[in-house]
Amino acid sequence: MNRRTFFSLSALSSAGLFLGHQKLSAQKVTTRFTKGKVVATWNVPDAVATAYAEIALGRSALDAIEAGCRVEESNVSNTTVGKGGLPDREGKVTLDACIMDSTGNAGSVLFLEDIEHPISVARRVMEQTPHVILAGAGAQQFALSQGFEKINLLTESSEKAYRKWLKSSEYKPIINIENHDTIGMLAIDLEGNLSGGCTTSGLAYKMRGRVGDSPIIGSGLYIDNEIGGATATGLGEEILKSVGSFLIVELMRQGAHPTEACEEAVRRIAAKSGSKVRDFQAGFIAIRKDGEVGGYAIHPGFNYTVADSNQPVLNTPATLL
Ligand code: SD4
Repeated sequence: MNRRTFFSLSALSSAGLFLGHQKLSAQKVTTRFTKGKVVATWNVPDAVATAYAEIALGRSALDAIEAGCRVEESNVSNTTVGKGGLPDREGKVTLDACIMDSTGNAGSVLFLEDIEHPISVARRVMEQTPHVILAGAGAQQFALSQGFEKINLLTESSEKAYRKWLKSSEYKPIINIENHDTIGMLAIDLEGNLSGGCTTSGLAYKMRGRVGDSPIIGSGLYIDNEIGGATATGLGEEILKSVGSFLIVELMRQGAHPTEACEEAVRRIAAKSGSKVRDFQAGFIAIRKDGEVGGYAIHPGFNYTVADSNQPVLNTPATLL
């Protein structure tokens, strides 16, 4: 199917979304990929290699996602995730994360403070509570009750960057440069099952209490074990409004290649944001049930890491601008 045919079909089938489940389920991707694969936003070879190693050992995609995301949460040189993440405008590091498994279960934490591994807390929310989302003080209380320890997430260098920022106190996220390395990770295990996770400290110098797309199921991450998964990075405010990850999975359900589906999600964001699109980044990656992966972003500078062996490979996707 060429691109033009796909998009005109896509318009038709978007209308079909409202016509009932039958039409859509007729186009499920049925081929299972059982060699195992991991894909993650940005240049994160250690995180992806760690996740792939779990899969190679026969562990579940869910275990792989948790292990892979934890690597970046502990990486203090990544200023967008976990420990070392840049703080909000009051100097506090606040973390968001979510996780989704092959059965469609999900867990999420928002505005979590002083806990190094929000992805693991999100998994506990999914597995140990009747809820999907815990936020703020309640999320922290739950984490402590589960044996997580309180630590100071603000490193010397992120505190120094914050003090420098305070001099101007100007809030202006810069495309790709300031504060982009949020980890969105998708994995298929040797059984052919999919899981995903997304973890971030959000945008540097955000307002206190601000939450972006990353921990919101459907926006920052979505998994449908029959179809595939998608995850996002970039300006959360714009990604939230288009529920991009869910959209991508639905487009793949209708026959779109992962790259085409990511492109359409980016185009929808761009169409809504007018000339503002020049000033912010949004990028998506997707994996299909048969192991096919793709990505697309508004601006150059976005990349993603893929592994289906113990040698992760960096990919640079096409962009809108
Ligand atoms: C957010 N989407 O909180 C995140 C930021 C991000 O790489 O992706 N940074 O809006």
